Amino acid sequence: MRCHNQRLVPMLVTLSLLFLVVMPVWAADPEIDRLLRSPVGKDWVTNGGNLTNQRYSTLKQIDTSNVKNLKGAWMIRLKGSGFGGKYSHEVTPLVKDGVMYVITGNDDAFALNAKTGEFLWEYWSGIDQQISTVCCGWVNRGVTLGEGMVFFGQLDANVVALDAKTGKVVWKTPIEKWENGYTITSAPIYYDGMIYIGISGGEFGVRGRVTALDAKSGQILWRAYTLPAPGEPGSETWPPGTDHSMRGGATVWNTPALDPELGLVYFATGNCGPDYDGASREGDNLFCASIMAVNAKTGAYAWHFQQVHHDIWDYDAASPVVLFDTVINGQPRKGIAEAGRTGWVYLLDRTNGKPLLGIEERPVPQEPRQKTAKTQPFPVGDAVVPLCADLLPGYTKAGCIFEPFWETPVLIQPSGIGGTNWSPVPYSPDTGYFYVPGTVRTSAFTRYDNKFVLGKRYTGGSQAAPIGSPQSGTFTAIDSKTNKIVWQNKQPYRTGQGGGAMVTAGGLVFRGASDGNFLALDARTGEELWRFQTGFGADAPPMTYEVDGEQYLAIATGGNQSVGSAFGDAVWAFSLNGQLRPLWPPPPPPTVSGPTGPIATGVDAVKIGDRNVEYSYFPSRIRVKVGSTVTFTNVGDLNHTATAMETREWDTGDLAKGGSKAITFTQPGNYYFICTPHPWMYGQVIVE
Ligand SMILES: [Cu+2]
Repeated sequence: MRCHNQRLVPMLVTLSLLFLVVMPVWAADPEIDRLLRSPVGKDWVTNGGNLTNQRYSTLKQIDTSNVKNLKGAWMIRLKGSGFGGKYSHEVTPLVKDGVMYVITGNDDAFALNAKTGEFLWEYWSGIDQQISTVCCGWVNRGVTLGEGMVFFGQLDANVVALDAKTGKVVWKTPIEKWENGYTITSAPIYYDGMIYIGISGGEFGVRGRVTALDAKSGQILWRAYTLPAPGEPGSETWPPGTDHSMRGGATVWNTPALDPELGLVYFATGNCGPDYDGASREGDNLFCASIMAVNAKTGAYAWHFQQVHHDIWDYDAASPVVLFDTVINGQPRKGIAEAGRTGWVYLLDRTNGKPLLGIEERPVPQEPRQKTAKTQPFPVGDAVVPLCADLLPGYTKAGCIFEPFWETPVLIQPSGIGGTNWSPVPYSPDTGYFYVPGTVRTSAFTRYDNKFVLGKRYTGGSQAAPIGSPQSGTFTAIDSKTNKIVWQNKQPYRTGQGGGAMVTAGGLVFRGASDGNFLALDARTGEELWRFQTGFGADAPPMTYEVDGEQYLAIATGGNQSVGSAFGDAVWAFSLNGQLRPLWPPPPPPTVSGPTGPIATGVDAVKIGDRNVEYSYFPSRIRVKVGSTVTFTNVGDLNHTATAMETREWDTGDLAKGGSKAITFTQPGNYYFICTPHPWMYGQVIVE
């Protein structure tokens, strides 16, 4: 039992006329547990605000009438940690008793005075800079608090507990090995003496899970696997006699939610492995792209709902689940919501996983070689992004959501990073609205053969955005009663990659934007009431807190490598008494896919990851004579390739740091290339 000199909470049960003490229940941290179960006020002690992940604060000193007076209270730089092209800055800062806790994409953690930004302690992770199994940018989405400790996961698949007062390591538990394809990017939750944390790595043929650890000791208590072992419920949705249960993906990219009354932990799962190749995995492939509930004490399966059957589009459920209570047809209902990469919000009853408003199974187009599912779930209501792609020059086919593909590229929307990606989705009990960020982007999907090798990418295809195709975003209020759009703001940049929003009792939605602006919107109408230029890509979710009677807002601004926003290492705090003015705007992220920058003539050497911009070619566009040999050299930290876009007719193969490969171009032409593991990296060779 977890009992550590905390107060005793006796549980009384009535039996006839007698009151009997049945069992003493000790809480390891009754104060944190109470905050986690309550509406968020002065302190914000876990990633999603409290156990619901609603990101709703009851603070209302800042409201629709005075938000225009907000200014910077302080801004600090995190000493260069997580600054650079390979990182994304997506942490939600936490605050308890006037101390702020933040972490960077290098898993370095800091405690700050929440009133002044002054450093209180620093933890430098020292993680291996050669970790080669990071899918989508070096990122840590946050920490959680409990029992006087700060808990988080690292990219090297360790879970770490620090002393909240000193930053000293209390324990460190490896829950997997990064060499086997496993990393941790999401924030854990703490409740009642336990830590719950997901694991990433869906592009590396891994076995998804949520791991529960004892907060005091770091000992692993249970693992809830998202891929059923042979014979377990759900295993019938995979071909028999294979080892898909060990490498089929379904990783957990997001922070779980927990309902103490129902005793259930909730989370959502990512794509199947291999991502784009369904040929070898006939069946629905449970529990990929699903919302799941497990027993909080044991990890035992409770229910699931699959958003996408037999996923071949990388339609992860990557955004955190949100718990909310509602009334439908006069009946109080316990709801759970998740905004998918499909562009829909899935609304379920969290007691049993059944749709709250209706989700219809409809027939979809078929591709027998991909073993496509006959039907897919279509929620009632509106999607937040377009669900069909336009045909573009150079392509023969464009389709809508669930359009299948084989080896010839097919244009599809939403793309696999479209809809809502990792960004959290806030919910306001005042309006009953979800505030949903969305990415509008087309991908050209192709499939190819891919052998499983431990610790190597295992995607069986690709989904690069066509050269010259537009990318943009949406920010939408969805009514939880109807799942329909109340208002929608179009965005010039992709939205929903990793940033996010929060909502307050002051009637305000706050959100960061990739062009560096931090915005306040009217929660009922979406009208913009305030904006402030932070100087760096504002791609992290904001939060709010109170110290000495004053309400503050905070947001980490340091860009997002996959959106291409300006990187940095800053944390900003704002208040009505703030004195700091905006910074100059940084370069905005691209709005069109493809290589950018000038064409270098007569250059026959391309460096990958140069100038601290990990996910880039330099120069990205070159012009050479027929018969020229171009040498590609990787000077970045991670493995990269230069691969002929879509055709793969030439390819450097995997280049480790320092690796080089020469390619000779014997025919005139315009050769676009991408990095296979990072298909948002573009380059161009013009051969004349
Ligand atoms: Cu790359």
